[in-house]
Amino acid sequence: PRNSGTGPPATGPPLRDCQIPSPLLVGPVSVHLSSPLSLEEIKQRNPLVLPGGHYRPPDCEPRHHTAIVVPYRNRQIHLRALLYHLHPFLQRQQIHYSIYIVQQWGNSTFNRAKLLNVGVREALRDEDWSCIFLHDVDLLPENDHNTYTCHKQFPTHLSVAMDKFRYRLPYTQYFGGVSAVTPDQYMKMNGFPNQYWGWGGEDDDIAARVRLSGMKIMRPPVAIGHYKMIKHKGDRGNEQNPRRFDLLKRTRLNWRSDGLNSLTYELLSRELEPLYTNLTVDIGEDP
Ligand code: BGN
Repeated sequence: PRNSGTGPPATGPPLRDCQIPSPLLVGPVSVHLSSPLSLEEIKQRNPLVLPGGHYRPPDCEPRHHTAIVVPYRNRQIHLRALLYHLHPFLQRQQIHYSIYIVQQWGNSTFNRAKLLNVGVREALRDEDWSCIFLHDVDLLPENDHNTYTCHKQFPTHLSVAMDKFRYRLPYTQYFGGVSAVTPDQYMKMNGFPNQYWGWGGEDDDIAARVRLSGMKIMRPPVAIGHYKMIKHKGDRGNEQNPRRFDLLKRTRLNWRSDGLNSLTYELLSRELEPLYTNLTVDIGEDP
């Protein structure tokens, strides 16, 4: 059957291309954060999602192929809220997609950007994704006109209006939360830094890489780039990184040598869960 594989369909007449914009879009949606459903209940509400969190629109040929990469450790409640909202959101956009949860193994300090590098590399082993989303687990999009697709030329920053920042950018170069790159853009900027252990600065480093590699940041209008952040206290294992200021001063010297081309890790498992692909990875620890 057409929607069970990841490659080209073997039989059946060709489908017409999905319409742009998708006729299924509803615009602003209200996002409820409290007590998300169980994973089984979410699966039941999303019967067309295949193992690994994979989906392809059943009755039109998708124009977009997007991998959603989510760095993760120990945030079950957030993960359930994200899956609950994101699956229907992406299906309304008629995108071919998969969701990858990249879980840092062990108790050493969290490293968001390195987990993103791992996610990009592992996602591209599965499929020729045309677009890769870098998605925080605690951010829920509030308007499905904010399409999870890439700009051909330049990286995109999607979470331009978060409730936490009173629905506007905290500062012009902000690139945190939810952003997107094509594989080509990712290579061009040598991926993301591997050296930011703990909270802060890695997103600013990524934004600097965009500029240093001759690109710029694209953004949706503030009116549709609305996100709700699930409130939480500071994470144990993700304390503010005191070295972030020094690291950021050296991005210009380091970006060509630290990144995709210096990435090392050990993939401990890769499981096709009903709603996501679970990558558990040993990325080492803060030296
Ligand atoms: C910035 C952080 C970002 C974070 C935003 C929003 C730094 C680097 C020192 C200048 N940057 O200040 O990582 O996403 O706040 O919370 O700490």
